[in-house]
Order: sequence, then structure tokens, then C-alpha cells
Amino acid sequence: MNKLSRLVPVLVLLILAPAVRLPADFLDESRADFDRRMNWWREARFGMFIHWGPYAVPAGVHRGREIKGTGGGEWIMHAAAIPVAEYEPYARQFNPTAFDADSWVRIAKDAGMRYVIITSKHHDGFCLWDSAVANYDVMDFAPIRRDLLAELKAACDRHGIRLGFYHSIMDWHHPDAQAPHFPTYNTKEKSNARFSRYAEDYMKPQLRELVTRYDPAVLWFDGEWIPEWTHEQGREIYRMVRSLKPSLIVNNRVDKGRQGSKGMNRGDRRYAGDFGTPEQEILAGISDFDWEACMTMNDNWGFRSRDHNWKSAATLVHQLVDVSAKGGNYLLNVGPTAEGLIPAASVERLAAVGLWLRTNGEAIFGTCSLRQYHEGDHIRYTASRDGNTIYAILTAWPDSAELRLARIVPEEGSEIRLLGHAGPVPWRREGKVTMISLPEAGRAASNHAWTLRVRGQEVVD
Ligand code: H79
Repeated sequence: MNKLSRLVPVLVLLILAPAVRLPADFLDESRADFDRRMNWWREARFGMFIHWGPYAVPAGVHRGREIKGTGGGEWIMHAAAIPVAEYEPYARQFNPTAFDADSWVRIAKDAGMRYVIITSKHHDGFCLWDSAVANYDVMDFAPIRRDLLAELKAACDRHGIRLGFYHSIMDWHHPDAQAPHFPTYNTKEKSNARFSRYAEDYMKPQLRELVTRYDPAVLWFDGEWIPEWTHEQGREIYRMVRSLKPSLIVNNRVDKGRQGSKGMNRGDRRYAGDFGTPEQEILAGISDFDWEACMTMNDNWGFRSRDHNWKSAATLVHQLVDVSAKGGNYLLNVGPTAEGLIPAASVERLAAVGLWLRTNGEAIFGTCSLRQYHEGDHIRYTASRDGNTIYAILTAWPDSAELRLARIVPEEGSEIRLLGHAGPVPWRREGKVTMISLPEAGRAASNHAWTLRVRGQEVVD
């Protein structure tokens, strides 16, 4: 063999080696692969957020003192400046014997929700599953001694609902995270040199457990704003969880790209995360970056017994409609009690939204947004995926018998239907606008919002 022919296999190996050895970098996914991965989530539109943990025990009242406002829920440890040793007794009392995973999932499903995101661990550090690396969990620390996430996962599988986990990066309880400084730690300056040990030896194994054992569809990180957490760690965790489950969907709070509560990422694409997370707000318009608005039904995420400031069912329907028209998902929260019950006020409202969706769901699920996502304050548009059907959702029943639409053009000779109402609705073109005669009886077709199904196109100006 001459020198050159001996070199050929070496060269081939050198060229192939990096491709074989290096794990795929999930941050360099193609647009087509990303779209495929996001498909179910984009179609789903509506999910249930569940904030549940030992904070439901004080439920807003610590040592006889009421913590009003948002601080009285899952933030009570911080808001009432409760040291770890004084908070732990709440975990010792966390005994939700009334928890029935099937009934929770049925409530979500009847509301029309397609997925559930529950707190595997919130900022207080308590774990809702049987973690091998934690003592501060449902199996070792609390009297309940049931793997709550395992029960919820099994119920979700039975009902065809996807399950995801909210997981807090910030941890007020772990001795290598913020416990040594809690409740006086400084969130502006790096206060803990041991934090990376927590990230390596605790957070990573826990995420490995959660992904491999419970096969979640989504990981929803939070608490990423603390200075101990870095952009590099965010990218690394994103890669790690995606390599464990390539189809996993991960929110943008895994990394440091989020700008304020608006929740969307800064312009450049170097930040990891698949969707933006506006919190307690809905974007002003459509966006190129996938997004999900998370929202409470009252003023708290975690259960606070004296929070009765519930949004009306109409408001919830209108928010779902607004979010859908702008191309986002709506993640609506419930805060179950320490006994394991979803508050009745939440259950009633969810049932009302579910009833609305049974008539109007085709205007929400699997729809796309249009550039003309609205017309005035009380009309929102969505479109079928093939783009040939437009839904005009009226969030108020019009005052006049004739409705005027200027931003869509119905196909000539096509029928316009009011969902839930028998028979077509008369319409005519008048110059550049469409006039629709709404029958008074149509008002009874639905409640809170009414959908017109139109074959046609949006006006492109
Ligand atoms: O999990 C839910 C919240 O606990 C969490 N994100 C959602 C999904 C969240 N983290 N931070 N915030 C929400 C905003 C922070 C608000 C604060 Fe406060 C203002 C923290 C301290 C002052 C609210 C008021 C909580 C305590 C007092």
C-alpha cells in the first residue's frame, strides 16, 4: 500500500468523526423540524396551569397575619419572609387526601383544554413527585406519601390529555441554592457560590427523573431571572432535556432571553426556548415567535382562601378568543386547595368555557391567525389551516341588526353560518364591505361570544 492509500481511511474517519461523535445540537433545528415539533401545541390552543404545593396550607394567612395580593399564594414564603425552618411545617402538613387525578383531568377536558402544566416544583422547593435526590418531597417529607405527578400522568394518559411540568430554577429551600440566604437573599447580586453545585447535582438529576419517568410533553421553566442562573446554563439544560426527549417543548424561561413580564425574547435567536411566556397579559398583536399567555382566574396562582376576585366566564372566553386570534395559546390557572380540590369557583367557570367551546371550538382549535386578526374592539378573526375558512368571533352581540365587516371578503355565493344556529345567515356586499343580517334568534346560539363561519379571504392592504 502506498502512503496515499493508507491515508484515505484516516481522512474518511476524520471527516465522519465529528458527525458521529457530536450530539445533535438542538439549538440548530431546521424551521421544518421546529414546525413539526410545535404542531400539536399550536393546535391545542388551550391548557390548564396548576399551581399546587405546601403554600396551599397557609393559603394566604401566616401566623394569623393575612398576606393580601399575589404574595399570599405560592410566594408567601418570600412575601411573609418565612425562614426555611418555619416554612417546612407547612410541607409536613401537606396532606391532600381528597386529590383525585381523574376528576382534575376531567375538569380540564370538559373545559376544552388539551394539555395540563403542573408545578413539579415551585420556588419554595417542595417536590410533587417521588424524587430520588430529594427528601423535600411528597414521599419523604409530607404525610400524603403518594406520587402526585405519577397519578396525574396516569390520569392524563387515560383521558388523552398531554402533561407538562412547571419547574422552578430558583429554589428557596435547597442549601446549595438560596436557603443559606433566604429570606434575605439579594436577587440582584450573585449571592451564592454553591449554586452551580445545586444545578449539577440536584436540578439536572431531577429534570432527568421528570423527563425519563413521566415523559412530559412540555417543560415550563421559571425563576430564571436570578443572577446565579446563566445563559450558558440555560442552553445546556435545554440541550439536556431535548436530548432525553427530542420532541419536548420548552418555554423561553429556560434561558435569559426574556424581556420583562411581556415574556417575549429579545430580538436575536441565540436564546434557547421554543415559545414566549407573557404573564398575566395578552400581546397587543400577532407575533413571529410562538407564545402562550398564562393567566390566573382570580389574583393568585397558588390557592389563597380569601381571594374571591374571580374573572367572569365571559372574560375568560374573551381572553381565549383574543389570544387565539393573535396566534397564541391560553394557559389558564387553577390553584387547588391543600385538601386536593380545585376551587368550585374555578370549576364553574371552566365548565362555562367548555360549554362555549362545544359550539365554537372549530374557530379556536387548530386555527391560524390572520394579519387582520381583529376588526374594532368586538370582532376577532381566526382562519382554518387551509386558509379558506374565516371565523369572525363577536365578543358582543351587535346593537344593530346588520353587521358590517370590512376586513374580510366572503366567496361569492357562499353561505355564512352562525355556529349553534340552524340555517344560513343572509349577507350581501355593499361596495367594499360585507353586510350581515344577524337574526335576533341567533343570540341564543351561544353565550359570551358568537362565531360566524365564512368561506372567503382576508382583505390584504
Ligand atoms: O408561577 C407564577 C408566579 O409565581 C411566577 N410566575 C408565574 C407563572 C412569578 N414569579 N415572579 N413573578 C411571578 C412576578 C414577581 C412578582 C413579585 Fe412579588 C413582586 C415578587 C416580589 C414582588 C408578588 C408580589 C409576589 C410577591 C409579592
